[in-house]
Amino acid sequence: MSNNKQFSESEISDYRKAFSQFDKSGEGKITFEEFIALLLSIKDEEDLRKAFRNFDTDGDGVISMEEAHQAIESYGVDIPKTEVDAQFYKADVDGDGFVSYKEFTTMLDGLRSKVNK
Ligand SMILES: [Ca+2]
Ligand SMILES: [Ca+2]
Repeated sequence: MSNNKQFSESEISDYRKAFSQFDKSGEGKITFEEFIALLLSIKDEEDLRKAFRNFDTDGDGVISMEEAHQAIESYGVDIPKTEVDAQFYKADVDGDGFVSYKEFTTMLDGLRSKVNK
């Protein structure tokens, strides 16, 4: 149980609750900006790893393009698929077609510095 990569039901519902707070329009959709703001609000390293593993549904340690689309969809993020592709390519710094945890945190750091400007 300790190595279980999947989120428990209660963890998922916690995340859903957190996301619904960002759903200002109340349509069950959040904008990409709201989604990023939520990710940036995660300060704890362990929570960040959990968020990453939530994207990495097959548990191979990296996020594929398909997993990124699935995660965005399951959170109800209102963003065009082409925009997800663009963000993914931006995040995939070494261009191997996958976003590693390091690339994930690098992307968030980049976004954080933009937001704080
Ligand atoms: Ca994966
Ligand atoms: Ca990569």
